[in-house]
Amino acid sequence: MTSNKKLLAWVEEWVALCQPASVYWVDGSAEENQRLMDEMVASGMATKLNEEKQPGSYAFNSDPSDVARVENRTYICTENEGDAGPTNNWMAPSEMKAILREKYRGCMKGRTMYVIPFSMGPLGSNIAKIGIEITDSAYVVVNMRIMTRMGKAVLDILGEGDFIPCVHSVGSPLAEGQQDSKWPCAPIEEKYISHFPETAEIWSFGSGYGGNALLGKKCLALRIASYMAKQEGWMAEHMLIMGITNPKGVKKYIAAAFPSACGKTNLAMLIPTIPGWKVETVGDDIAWMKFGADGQLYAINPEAGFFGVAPFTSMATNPNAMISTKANTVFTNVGITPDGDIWWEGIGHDCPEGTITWKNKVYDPASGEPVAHPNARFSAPAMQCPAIDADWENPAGVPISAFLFGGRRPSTVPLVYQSLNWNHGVFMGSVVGSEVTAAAIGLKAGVRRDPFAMLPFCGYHMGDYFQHWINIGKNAPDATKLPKIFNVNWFRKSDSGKWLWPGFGENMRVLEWIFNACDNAVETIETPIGKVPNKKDINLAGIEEVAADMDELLAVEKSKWLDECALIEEHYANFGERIPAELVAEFEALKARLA
Ligand code: GTP
Ligand code: SPV
Ligand code: MN
Repeated sequence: MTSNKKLLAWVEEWVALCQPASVYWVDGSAEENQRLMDEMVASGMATKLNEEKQPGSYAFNSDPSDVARVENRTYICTENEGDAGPTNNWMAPSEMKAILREKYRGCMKGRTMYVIPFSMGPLGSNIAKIGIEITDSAYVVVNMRIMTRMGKAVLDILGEGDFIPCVHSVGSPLAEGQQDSKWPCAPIEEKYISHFPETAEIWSFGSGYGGNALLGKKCLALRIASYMAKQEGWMAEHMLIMGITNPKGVKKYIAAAFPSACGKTNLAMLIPTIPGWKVETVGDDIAWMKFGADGQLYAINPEAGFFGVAPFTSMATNPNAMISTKANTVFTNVGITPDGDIWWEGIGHDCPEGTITWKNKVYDPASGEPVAHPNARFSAPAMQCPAIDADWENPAGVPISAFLFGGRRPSTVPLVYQSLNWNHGVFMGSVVGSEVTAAAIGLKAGVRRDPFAMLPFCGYHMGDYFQHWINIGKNAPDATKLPKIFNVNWFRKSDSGKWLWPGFGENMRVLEWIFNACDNAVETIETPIGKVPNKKDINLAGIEEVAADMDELLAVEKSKWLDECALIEEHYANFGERIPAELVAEFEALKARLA
């Protein structure tokens, strides 16, 4: 399939080490996909869903130990420990490679090694990056087919060119005649999700789930790409990209960084509840951005699919996601009803009797155990989204007018506020906090700092990453064209623990204010933390009952923000000397405004 010497030699080297029973070059065809699905159904790993309800769709249940990203087993391996920074696990590249070579030795015995050529970004685009993933998981192959552009066409474009080598094994070799488990993986302490940003390599071992195994996504498009972006002066961010058109037909694109399971997919696919507005989806998780010749920042979505949180996705909360998953979709860790349909908590109707849970048990309401795992996911082709933007595959990207930051904050943080300027906006991004979610294993409950929603995804020192954001503003070809920066919080709660803001489609009311604020077409009220709306400018037509909560939703309480400053102090202390002077100045200015 290829005559690329580096590629052939690299595959040969890994075949010798991993000792698979066979090697298979993935071509990306529909026939191949069907064959792999059929094989996985036959082996018991996959369930074919009801062809009428979910055509071409399959469900998988993972091992109970392998249900999400594993941050404590994720490593950034730079020559100098200091360059990985305080927010990453570190090991020297040579040490990590020595450990992993022993783990990889014979790790694919009894299995097929699949070679997956893939492109992050539209095929042949000069922004796109080509990776080759070798894996012993057919589940990874069928998911990579949805989430990336993959197969023979990528090899044709690669030619004799360079690629990012990505090694993956579930770390569970099969002895002669041994019966395979339904979801092979290695125990948690043997998992390693390792990155070598300085040589642009990824070595992942022991997990078959999501970001641990689909190496184009978090490993390449965020951790490796963020390092490249720093070197080359562009941006790789954990951001959705959406187009918003107002009733006059004016369109703007915005990008938003929220931590994992904090609402990117939902916002990207929002259906406006106020008349005349339109939202279109470019991406729901990752944005790569560069300045164009016109001085504007342009974004592409490097992915080709959505790997979205299933629970609480419904026709009421996110119809476009539900429709996107109506065919050709892979579901992981959801419930399967007796008639071969899917079910999860919050899907919008009661769980049918006899539904099989993600743990392969018959659903028992008395057990108190959920049907779907809280981090159950769907993998759906982006082009199936009814609101996919006409320019979602434009290699030149879409022009970005605003950045949004946000997280799950039950108190303190208002519904929306705007930064005073670029550096202040960077400060806002650097102190993003959120209650933790089920998207990663083993995190302590409560609010944690997740700067720019990149805490688990930054491939280098977080202080240097902050500086990169400052420099983007400083070196912008035209400062007047920089995106405006906002913070949003859909998750503020009342004292009795109820959401104060209805969220989902109603978030359009906040986007309307942001859209107008981008044109300086709306009044803003300066507070110590930034500019908040005049509450009369948030359109509540049709949800008048929310009016009673607006003061609380927009409140900036001094005592809460003084507490917040103490937490920011602790957070910033982690970065020592590498915190940019500009951010220290912003923090001092905030404290002065609060005093
Ligand atoms: P990753 O794929 O992990 O990066 O997550 P994401 O940021 O795309 O999160 P997603 O949109 O999948 O949302 C995660 C959870 O938050 C889902 O259960 C949603 O139902 C819930 N959620 C999303 N938007 C809102 C909102 O506006 N209000 C409330 N209350 N919940 C929301
Ligand atoms: C996230 O955790 O932010 C995800 C899911 O988007 S995963 O691909 O598993 O990282
Ligand atoms: Mn994500």
